[in-house]
Amino acid sequence: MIGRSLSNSVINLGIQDQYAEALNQLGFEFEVLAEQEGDASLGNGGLARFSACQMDSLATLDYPAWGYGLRYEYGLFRQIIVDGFQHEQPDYWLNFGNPWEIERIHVTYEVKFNGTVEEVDMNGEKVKVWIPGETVEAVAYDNPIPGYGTKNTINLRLWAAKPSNQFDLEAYNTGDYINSIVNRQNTEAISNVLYPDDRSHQGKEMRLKQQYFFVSASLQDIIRRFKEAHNNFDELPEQVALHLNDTHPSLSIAEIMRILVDEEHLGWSKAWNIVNKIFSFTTHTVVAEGLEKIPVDLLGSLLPRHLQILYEINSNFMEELKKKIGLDYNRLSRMSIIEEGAVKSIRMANLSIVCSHTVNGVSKVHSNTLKTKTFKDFYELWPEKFQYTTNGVTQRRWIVVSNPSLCALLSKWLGTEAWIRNADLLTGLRDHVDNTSFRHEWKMVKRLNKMRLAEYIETMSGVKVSLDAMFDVQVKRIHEYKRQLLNIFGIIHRYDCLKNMDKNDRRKVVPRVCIIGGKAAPGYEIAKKIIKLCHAVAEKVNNDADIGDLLKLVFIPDYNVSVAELVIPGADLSQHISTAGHEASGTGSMKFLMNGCLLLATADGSTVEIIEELGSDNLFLFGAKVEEVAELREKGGALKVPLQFARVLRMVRDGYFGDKDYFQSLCDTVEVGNDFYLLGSDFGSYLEAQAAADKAFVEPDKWIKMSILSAAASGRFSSDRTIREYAERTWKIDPCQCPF
Ligand code: 8GP
Repeated sequence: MIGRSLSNSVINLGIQDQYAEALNQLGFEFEVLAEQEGDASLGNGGLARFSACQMDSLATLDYPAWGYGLRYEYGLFRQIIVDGFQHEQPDYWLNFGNPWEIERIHVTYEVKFNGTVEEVDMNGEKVKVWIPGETVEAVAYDNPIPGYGTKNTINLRLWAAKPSNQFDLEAYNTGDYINSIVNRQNTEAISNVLYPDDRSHQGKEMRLKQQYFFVSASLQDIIRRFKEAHNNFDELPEQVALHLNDTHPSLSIAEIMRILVDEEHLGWSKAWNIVNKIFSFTTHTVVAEGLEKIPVDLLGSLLPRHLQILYEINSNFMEELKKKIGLDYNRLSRMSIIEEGAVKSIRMANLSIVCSHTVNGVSKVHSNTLKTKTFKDFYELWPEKFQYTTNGVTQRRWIVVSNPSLCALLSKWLGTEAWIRNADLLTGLRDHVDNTSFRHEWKMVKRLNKMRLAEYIETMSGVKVSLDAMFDVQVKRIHEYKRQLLNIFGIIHRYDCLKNMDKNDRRKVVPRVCIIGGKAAPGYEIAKKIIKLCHAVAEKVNNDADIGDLLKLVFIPDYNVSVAELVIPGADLSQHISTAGHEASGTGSMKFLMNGCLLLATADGSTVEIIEELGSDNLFLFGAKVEEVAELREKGGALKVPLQFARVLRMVRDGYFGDKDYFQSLCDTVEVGNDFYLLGSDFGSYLEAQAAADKAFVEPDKWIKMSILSAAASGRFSSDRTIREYAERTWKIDPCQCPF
């Protein structure tokens, strides 16, 4: 999820001024031109954007890395809002071409599907031969990712599917010419469209085809390059480290075994020893139900040889496991790569753990959950495999590109631009926090960014907002666990209080602009209802003359990287309020932190580490802790929820915001006894945290200090740190400086 590339590229190449000057001579303004670029949205949410940050850091830190992916013709859908409802429109982002990509017409590979497997005798040795039923061609499109302050540029190689040159002669000869051409064209569909659900793609044939297409082309490419310089596969682990970013590429384990055993004839155990040394795995999901499973029938018909290989890997693993743990059949069946049951499936996470030398979590809390719950059995077997590497974001994109005024201010007061490559230097801001002119300049920068955001809000929604109000933002994918509904209920409560106050009391209230943005997966009914409720509440609140500037609610449509670049620098407060134990890490909070925005958060994911850096006095923390959540859920119906929560729920149920019937099922999800994400039991402390934020905001000096300290604490959350940790601990690679 790269977003735009122009500004980032000229900044990383260090040619920003010359480029702007050259454009000027041609009669264009850089800023105006940069706005014309569309976003590359080739992923869904946190994981996809994190990958883009990782690429920027890999390039900047001179690591010799490649990224692989699919060149979807339709990226993540565009969200438009009609009468408060989300509608999805196709994102045909390649309409005017993509100026950054280089089509490599000579870098193509055949990717095979379906067919049968035969056993043949080759010089006395039994060899499996896969006779595919369909062949598709993968064509490489290279997208250069320049590092900052280095000549190093790395490559993001994206694959597009094209019909293969292999003709089905039979079909042509029998005269079914037109149908043969149509079938050939259908193969291009593989790289057509990104699946827009960021959690579940279970059992979708096209999704599996996409995964294998991506994996097969990438591995052929990697092995070809390896073979150009080496002729002994024993050297593969020395030369190649393959990182599985979640389970989506984990078919590569079976594919590389197939290549080494069937095509390179290394023999199973030799191939297995090699494969075990090259894979590492990071999981980005928390709950076991979120883990990918592929039905055996589907996999067997699409990739018959791979299914055999997966069975063999599993059978060897089960034998080895029995030797270690005995005949504990429950545990054996939990750890098996094959899940028995109504739909027999391959557990992709189990496969990735068994075959990787390292299993990573993305924050300390996440890692603990993996060790004690999700992958407990595996942790007890291989404790040494489990690590965590806290996520990070790149300060190049999230400060230098998106917040030029803050960038200039930081360099001025830190006396150097070195923080752009070494974010640890941001701690130096602490030395100036008591300096009034620094604080004044800081305030001015925030005001400027709020102005920019206010203009955008007015253009997008027609709502005029006051710059003196606190800009309170929650932008991320819409999910029940991320609890946008808690935020909306908080806003309803605030509105209700305002309505019941007399004029004098109203004068003391801190004005708020509540900003919510994010996409719901097209089939996720409850998430779509949350969006609709947000609009219904906004309609009521924003048009209430009684309330005026004291409270505004705005939904920003089509949240993407470019919108984030505008919204984040302009936020005073941002919300990261997932039910504890559900957000693996969260990277949005890190971007807000870097931009001097205060956090209102639960102790979930990376927030716990943010607190370690920032101190709990400098953010607004609330809600149940991870270790309390299970107990609260057990109490279920016996839980006491605050009266305010019940009142807000009643208002929605009674149709105070219209569409009474439509919102009933949404309300059911948070009713006592049914409230899995614990909105009711966290509501009281949420309101307290909001009240604490209001209190701090009326003391501008205190607020600005907290804002400065937030940015000063953000250095640890640079993806440069993340990548360095991966390089040193997981991949064991050194930087490799560009010699030119
Ligand atoms: C996200 C996590 O939800 C988020 O907490 C984390 O910061 C981010 O990954 C990067 O690590 N996970 C996903 O986007 C995700 O699980 N996507 C599903 C398709 C696996």
